[in-house]
Amino acid sequence: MKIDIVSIFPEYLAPLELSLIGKAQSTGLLAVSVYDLRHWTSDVHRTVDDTPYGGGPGMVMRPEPWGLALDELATPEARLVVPSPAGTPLSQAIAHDLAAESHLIFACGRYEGIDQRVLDHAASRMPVSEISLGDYVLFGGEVAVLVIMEAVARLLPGVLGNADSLVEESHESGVLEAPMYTKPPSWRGLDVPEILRSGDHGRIAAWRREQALSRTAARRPDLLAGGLPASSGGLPASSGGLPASPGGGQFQVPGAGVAE
Ligand code: JAH
Repeated sequence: MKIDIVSIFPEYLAPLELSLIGKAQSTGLLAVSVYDLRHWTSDVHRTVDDTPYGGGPGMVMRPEPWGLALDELATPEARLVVPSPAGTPLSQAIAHDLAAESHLIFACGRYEGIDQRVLDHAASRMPVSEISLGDYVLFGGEVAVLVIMEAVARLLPGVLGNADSLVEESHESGVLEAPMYTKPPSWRGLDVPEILRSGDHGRIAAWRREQALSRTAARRPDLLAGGLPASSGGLPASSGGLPASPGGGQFQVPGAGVAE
């Protein structure tokens, strides 16, 4: 998979050299190139931003450098990914979708964002996906690209050692994962649940399914709202797990309160 990333802070992408993403690059599964947007400027100050039409605070990224960058980087296979708080929320399904592509170009915006015409023009030549990490605003798209790359790269065949660990985790099944434990069996007065040490694989699997459903009901009732896929091996949302009680979970979740 070929990845091009365009940013005015290319050093922000240095972590892509590390860990399993770095290894995927050295083994040829992934080819990542990072470009400085200012390479496609021609004025003496290498300007990438200007004031917004219509007024308002902040600056907007000028279209010309982005146009030249995409002219140079686009291939017939390319898909453009633009991190944006106005994008589609990133999900495991979208990560799978991106992992099936052969060439991704990431455009990292800064300031108040990129001139809309860059995305509109690019969309006439290639698929364009605006992707959000959640309902908050960052200084720019660089860290979002690191997150998206991590979610995508681990799905590429050959990047992870154990293919089973891919399907048995939170969000692949559509529900949160059961809690995990390792040795020692007792630590600071806290014991590993006896059933996990019983060797009874049927009862262990049933316990994990029940834990997965009760945790999901308590912490992420939104994941159960549409009913469970048959593959999660579970009961329908209405009969499985705990009710989504207000304050019942560790975190406050929108929609977890009492219905009005
Ligand atoms: C902020 C350009 N939802 C995550 C996310 C992604 C991108 C940005 N903010 C949040 C962003 C300013 C300029 C992109």
